[in-house]
Amino acid sequence: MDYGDLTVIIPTLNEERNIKELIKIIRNSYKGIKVVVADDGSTDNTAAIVKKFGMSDKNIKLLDRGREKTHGLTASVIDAVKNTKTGLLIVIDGDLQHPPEKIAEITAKLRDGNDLVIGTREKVEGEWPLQRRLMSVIATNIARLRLMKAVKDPMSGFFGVRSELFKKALAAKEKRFEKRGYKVMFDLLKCAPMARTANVYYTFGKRSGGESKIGVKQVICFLKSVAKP
Ligand SMILES: Nc1nc2c(ncn2[C@@H]2O[C@H](COP(=O)(O)OP(=O)(O)OP(=O)(O)O)[C@@H](O)[C@H]2O)c(=O)[nH]1
Ligand SMILES: [Mg+2]
Repeated sequence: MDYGDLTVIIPTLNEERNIKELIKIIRNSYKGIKVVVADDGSTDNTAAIVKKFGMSDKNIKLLDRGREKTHGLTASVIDAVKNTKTGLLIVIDGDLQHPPEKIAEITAKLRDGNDLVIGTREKVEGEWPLQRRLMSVIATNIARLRLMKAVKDPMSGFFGVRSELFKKALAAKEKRFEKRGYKVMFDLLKCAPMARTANVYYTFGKRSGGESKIGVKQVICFLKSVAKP
């Protein structure tokens, strides 16, 4: 099967321990696929690794956001979306916690006519501390109330979408996105309430290396996004 109609967007911040393996898996599994790594000024070798891939493979690109004024996962994904030329796109974390083998199923459901396919976490590997579990349950329920929609995993960072739908949401309502935040799919759902959605279930893996960037700042960003019209 050919994946020339699909761009995979990977937001990164210091993922030198994971990005090489992730790109290799994606490139070797999906013929013709395009990969854009939206890097926010990593201080490790992430950008250099991606650039090296790009030298021998025109389908792999680095979007270097090191000098941008606004940093953030959402800002990085938005930039990459604006530059996307394929009809479909998928956003996936760069730390191997999202299984790249699910890209096939997400793509199939987009090709079936869905607008937005949500990678829905049905299990989490390893033990999340009580605090994180609680935070996740509370945030998920706040998100559902805000969206007034029974989305199973509105906080997921793994999803596929028709590029046109995302671009239209940005053209009309970019201010509704919380640029420094993490929850870009939640922001998108806010802007596109009528989107036809489907789920693809997966197990959220353990970080295979490097450090988590999640913290209080991200919680505040999410709450700001909930409060925004
Ligand atoms: N471009 C960009 N990417 C980021 C930023 N913060 C985190 N990322 C990347 O976004 C993805 C998700 O971040 P994580 O820190 O893994 O968040 P998480 O998966 O919720 O947390 P863990 O389970 O602890 O790993 C990873 O690929 C990060 O490298 C940022 O400010 N800008
Ligand atoms: Mg992670």
